[in-house]
Amino acid sequence: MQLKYGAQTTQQRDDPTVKAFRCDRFGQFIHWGLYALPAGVWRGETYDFAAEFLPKSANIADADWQALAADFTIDRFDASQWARTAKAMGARYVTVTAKHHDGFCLWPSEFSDTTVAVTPHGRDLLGEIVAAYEAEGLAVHLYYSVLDWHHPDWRYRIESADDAASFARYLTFAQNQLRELATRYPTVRGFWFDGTWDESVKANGWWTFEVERMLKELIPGVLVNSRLRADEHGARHRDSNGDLMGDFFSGYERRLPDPWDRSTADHDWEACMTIPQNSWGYHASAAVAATCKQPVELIEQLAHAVSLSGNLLLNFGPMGDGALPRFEIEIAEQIGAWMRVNGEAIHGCGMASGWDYPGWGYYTQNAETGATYAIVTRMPVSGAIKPQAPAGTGIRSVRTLATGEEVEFTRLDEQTVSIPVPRDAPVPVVFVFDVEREKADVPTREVNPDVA
Ligand code: JFZ
Repeated sequence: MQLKYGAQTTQQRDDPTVKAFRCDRFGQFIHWGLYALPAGVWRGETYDFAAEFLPKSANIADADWQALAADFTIDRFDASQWARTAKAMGARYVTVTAKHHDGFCLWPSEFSDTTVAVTPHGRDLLGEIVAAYEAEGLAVHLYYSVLDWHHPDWRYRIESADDAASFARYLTFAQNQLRELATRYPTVRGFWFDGTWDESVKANGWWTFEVERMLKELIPGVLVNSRLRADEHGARHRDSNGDLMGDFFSGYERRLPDPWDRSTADHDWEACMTIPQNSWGYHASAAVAATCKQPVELIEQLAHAVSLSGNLLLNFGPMGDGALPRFEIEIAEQIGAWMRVNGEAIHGCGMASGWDYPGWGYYTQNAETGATYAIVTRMPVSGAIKPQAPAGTGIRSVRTLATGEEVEFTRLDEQTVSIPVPRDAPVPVVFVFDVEREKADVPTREVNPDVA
């Protein structure tokens, strides 16, 4: 069907900006704002739900919440230390909350009364963050919540002419802020929209279309996530024809696609992940801390995403004083130690075509060099993995990235080998295969519709 506000292009982008984003594969998400100060605790009560939702969980009046700005003294804030931590972890870009649902802005927006300008220091924290990450060579994306608990004109749904007038003013306000962001920070590579699920936004798909158009006019090539978008029928992420809106699919949140779902490689996508079960802002509760994932589990998720040609955006929630919590620094260091050895199986890699999901881990492949990697996250009880190369090809040699040395293996048939997995290597162990095409003609396999 003909759509006025559907996907702006049905072609997958292949320009230098999107290619760089695709090669980066690993990004750092930063949720930082007033919610980092109470960190899930209000008037002596701990609310274990996500720290950034505290105004709702504890039913806090907006004026009480915005008064936190006076305590946002950021005594230990050092943007360049955040950036160095992200870089050493192996992240290649950062997505930072310019404005979250509470409306507080990390930049001195001329359109809002709740921004860094009303804190004791008055500094443009967003500008400092953008500069610090770019100085380390990381690209920057800005997170912007359309949902706004502070702005008087925000509406969840439109039930009257008054609502319609208010919400029209709200959309003008948000568009002004977005123009302001794109003008103040023209070096950013992307915008990451959130808070777009309410009826009011879905009823104004034209606005999401216009915002995408405007940002791309202000910053040629800028990336916009699918979560911004709705079409004129209220379809989100994908338009009513099924075409992806925006440049990459951003609907995987705290979950990943099935590891055998090869349809994911049809478009660019990025999953976002919390370290605890569910809090994006820093949370002081021990119960929340107890749910934190181990570095190896986060590495596994990264491998999983890359094996399906996706990116992983791993969230960090700095504390109210601006310091990264100790546990996040440690996790970043441990992921970084693995990435320094094995990062070549992540950066620049994507789905390994012709290699079926093996169960014991993930295959990734560098399309440019053709190198194929096996990232072993679940050691088989036999102590060996049995990789099967695509039909018509065979594994010629195997090395581990950890030592660079060739590994002895047994050939089971033309396509299949058995490789013992060293038990003392840092996990997950990564093998790199030298694959030889043995026959020119690859027989096409009969497709089982239950599997394909
Ligand atoms: C949203 C925010 O509410 C949250 O605070 C955080 O910023 C996160 C990145 O985004 O939360 C969501 C958004 C989408 C879904 C679930 C939670 N979803 O699509 O299932």
